Amino acid sequence: SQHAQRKNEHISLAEKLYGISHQNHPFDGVRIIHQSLPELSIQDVTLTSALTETIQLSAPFYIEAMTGGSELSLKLNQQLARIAADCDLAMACGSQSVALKHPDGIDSFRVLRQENPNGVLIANISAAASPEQVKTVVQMIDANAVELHLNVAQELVMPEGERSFRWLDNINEIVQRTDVPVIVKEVGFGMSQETIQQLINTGVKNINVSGRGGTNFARIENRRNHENDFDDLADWGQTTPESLLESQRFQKEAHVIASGGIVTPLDVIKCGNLGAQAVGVAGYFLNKLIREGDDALIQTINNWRVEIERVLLLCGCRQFNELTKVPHVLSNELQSYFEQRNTRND
Ligand code: FMN
Repeated sequence: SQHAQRKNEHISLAEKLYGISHQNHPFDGVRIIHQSLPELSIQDVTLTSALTETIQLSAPFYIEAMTGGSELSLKLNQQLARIAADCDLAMACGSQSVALKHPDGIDSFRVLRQENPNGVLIANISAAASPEQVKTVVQMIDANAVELHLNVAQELVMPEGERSFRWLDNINEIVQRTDVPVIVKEVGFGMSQETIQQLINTGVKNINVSGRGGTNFARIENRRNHENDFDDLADWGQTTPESLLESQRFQKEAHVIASGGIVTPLDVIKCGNLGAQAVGVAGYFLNKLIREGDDALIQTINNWRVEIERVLLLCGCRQFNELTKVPHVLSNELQSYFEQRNTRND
């Protein structure tokens, strides 16, 4: 189908454009202050984190939403699901709307549960989906939680994309009628404090700010079709550190999750330092898998676990959610952003 074709193009373009899509790494603007006396040993440190109030993870990072719906994504999802099971990582799937329209796409999602019967799986669908559709996609993979994606910027760059976006009432309805935790997420353009406030007012408890700095759907969609040139939107949106600063006033009211441009274990640590409870990784893991294979991705994930545990120790933290107490210094640019946006909790 045309839909499956688009999904395949997303995968190949995400792979092709990866790493050249951003000039500087937004996390360089956050420096954690080193302390020489953590007064802890490694046995004191645990990697556990909380994806939502009720879902515990054995690591603070997980595989973020990417694929499903095509032959290629069936194969990728199978590989990713095996890796998630092997490494005990949570995993979100790509948008399941394709499987609602074309039932032959269902297998590419069901494979996630087949390969990983006991893991944490997160369903994914547009915030425009009906509560019934949300129920269907949760059941499709026996999901532990569901992500509703906000992808206005992406839709507008697509010639065949949506042009009407009145989602808040629908999100409220979904939150009330869904019996697994609902996470509302961006797709790489970040979130502002105004958006986060709107979501909280709507009853949303879990927010994934998914910022700019990694996979860039303005660029990906641009490459798919040349009749409209939106290349100047490549820098649109807030980076992940900016989005986390935007979220700081709300971190007691909502469970904040980060994603977007995470490429090192230290990035995961910095997300925790800025208040994220868990961290999703999409493009970097996808590229590792496509370019270097399953074993390389498994090795990477295992290395990340080891490094994150040791850096938690280095930071004097027994667990991920203690990272917010660790002092940091922001780059002039990020500090200026912070002040201009007046995101202080006062
Ligand atoms: N996010 C969604 O919520 N639903 C999707 O269907 C979806 N498809 C994606 C497909 C690909 C190939 C990639 C690379 C990302 C996709 N995303 C989707 C966005 C990611 O979940 C994530 O928000 C974004 O890529 C930023 O993270 P990254 O920089 O680690 O890639």
